[in-house]
Amino acid sequence: PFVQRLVTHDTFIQGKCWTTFIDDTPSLFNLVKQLNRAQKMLAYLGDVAVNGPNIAGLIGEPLLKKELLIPNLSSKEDTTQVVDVTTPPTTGWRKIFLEKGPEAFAKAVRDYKGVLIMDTTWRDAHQSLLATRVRTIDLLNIAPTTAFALQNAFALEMWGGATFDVALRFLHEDPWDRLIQLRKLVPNIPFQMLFRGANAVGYTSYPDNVIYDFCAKAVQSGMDIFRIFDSLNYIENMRLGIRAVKAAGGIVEAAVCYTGDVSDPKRTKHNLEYYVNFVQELVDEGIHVLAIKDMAGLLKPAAATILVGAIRKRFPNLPIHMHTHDTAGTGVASMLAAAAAGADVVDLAIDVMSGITSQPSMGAVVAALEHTELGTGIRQEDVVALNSYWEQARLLYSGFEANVRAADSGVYQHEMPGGQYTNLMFQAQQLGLGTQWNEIKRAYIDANALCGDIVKVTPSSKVVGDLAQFMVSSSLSRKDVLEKAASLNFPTSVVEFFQGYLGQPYGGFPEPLRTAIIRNLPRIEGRPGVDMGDFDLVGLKLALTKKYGKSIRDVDVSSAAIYPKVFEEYRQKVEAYGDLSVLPTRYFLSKLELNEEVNVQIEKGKTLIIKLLAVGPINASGKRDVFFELNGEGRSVSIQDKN
Ligand code: 3PY
Ligand code: ZN
Repeated sequence: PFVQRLVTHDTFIQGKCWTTFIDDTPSLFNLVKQLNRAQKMLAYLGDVAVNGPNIAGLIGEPLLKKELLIPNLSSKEDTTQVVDVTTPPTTGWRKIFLEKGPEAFAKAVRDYKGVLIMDTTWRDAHQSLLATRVRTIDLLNIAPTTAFALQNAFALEMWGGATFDVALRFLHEDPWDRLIQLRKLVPNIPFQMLFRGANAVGYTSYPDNVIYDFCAKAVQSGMDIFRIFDSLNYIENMRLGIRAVKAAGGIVEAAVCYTGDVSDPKRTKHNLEYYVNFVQELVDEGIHVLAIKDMAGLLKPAAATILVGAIRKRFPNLPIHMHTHDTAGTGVASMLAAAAAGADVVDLAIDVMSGITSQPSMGAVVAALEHTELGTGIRQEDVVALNSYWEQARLLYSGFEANVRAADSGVYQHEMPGGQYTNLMFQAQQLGLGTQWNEIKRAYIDANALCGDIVKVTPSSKVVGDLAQFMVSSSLSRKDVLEKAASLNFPTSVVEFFQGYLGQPYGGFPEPLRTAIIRNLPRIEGRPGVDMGDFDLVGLKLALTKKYGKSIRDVDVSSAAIYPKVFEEYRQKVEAYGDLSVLPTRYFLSKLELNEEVNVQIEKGKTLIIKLLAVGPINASGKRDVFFELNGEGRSVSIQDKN
């Protein structure tokens, strides 16, 4: 059809210049683009058919081989009626923020009589259970239903943390598009992201203008609430994040990371006084909401009562938002205790995406608070409906299961964050240290002590994890490390931590260990990024546009500033395979069967119907032809056999 359209076109018949003709005739260009996109999609499906999927961390086939069914919600007024979710709802907490601003939003949250919930299913839950691998398409499919079911939620956590990096690096999809597309389907519930302070969505410090620029772009793309934390609770790093979010017009939710045990009088380093003083420093910065970020699930119910009670008493008007992980199994009890002590919001995940290293169960907390003064305004039957979708999704992503099957109250000793627990267990297996998982956990306790008993969360948790792995693989005890430090070849992350590249830990660095580890390397005494000059974002945009053309957006510049190499690799994938985010997950993660058909909606109203017909024999150059039917016509792609 393309050639036909071309040769019958007047300009072509008149023999005018071929190249400018194509440039000047957008309808033809669109057709070329579409054919191009289809061919690229076939290149991906062909590659998977010949070589299998090449997705880091994937083990095995998806257990679900069917399309995910979208649940119906029953109407509140008439339970025999199904809610029509085709037009997004307008009611929700976001309206207050958009119409009246962050302060009014914070006040309304504080004034609310019940307890609000934040659903972490779209971010932390899959980061903690499924290696952050949930793809945009599976979020988009359930988004319209979620917009209704969770209308009264404080927020949906759906961005930041590891999702940004993983989307680009492993899923070959654009995190900004995820945000922009979901925003359209969920205009009513605030979106929240996890923001690593001076590290943004990365693992290292960035120049201040990169942080400011990122926050501005995020707000413009639909982000509302930024949970800003620092992995050492280092106030200088926090200040940068807080000021950048404020300048962008977002809601500043500043986090105090929780470690230790305030209910144990013997844990004197991170005691109640430490936390209340730190919160005071955050409040002095004019934050809108406080998060208590219990990333490892160490906040026992009694400790929640003490900590929330003390903060509530000292700061009666400050909204308190609780975050925990359920590693030991006390998550529901701790969230209920926190709510009773005056917390305003609790983090939960849809039942099948909850528990163990993830957040506590939404259904459990919603049901537990139903018919009490602390009701959540969420209907339990709606949670059950959403859960039926996520039950299927979890089977679809079974290839990323870390196989942590049960609770581990040992977390009270090793203090590993939920996200890291599954990760380290997986890495231990990959390094052949799988049978020594218990040793890693024990070494993690010693590594933390060697670092000076620090807050452990990305990226400080990586330092402790790397040191623990190093100790196990080199058979070093805590005593050995102390005695031999001056001659040991420590992992880079450990050396950089002791140099001060993450910031200053509370209580300082332990000496003489610090000196023994860093030797003559520079010591950073204040905020690590303070001396970095402005990053040349304009120059980067020019360079990227030169390389990739006018399709480069300002948000791409932001991605490239934070992840230069990952962004380049992502663009190479796009060059080869086009926009893979539209491909249903089953076919992203596993081969099409012969004669199996898949529908790929490349844009609204444009669907490719693809059937795999045959995989040809290997030829002299090691390639195979893969034959497809594309919208009824035969097509083939030639694929290098890498087996
Ligand atoms: C992250 O930084 O990704 C975290 O989830 C920290 O808890
Ligand atoms: Zn978390």
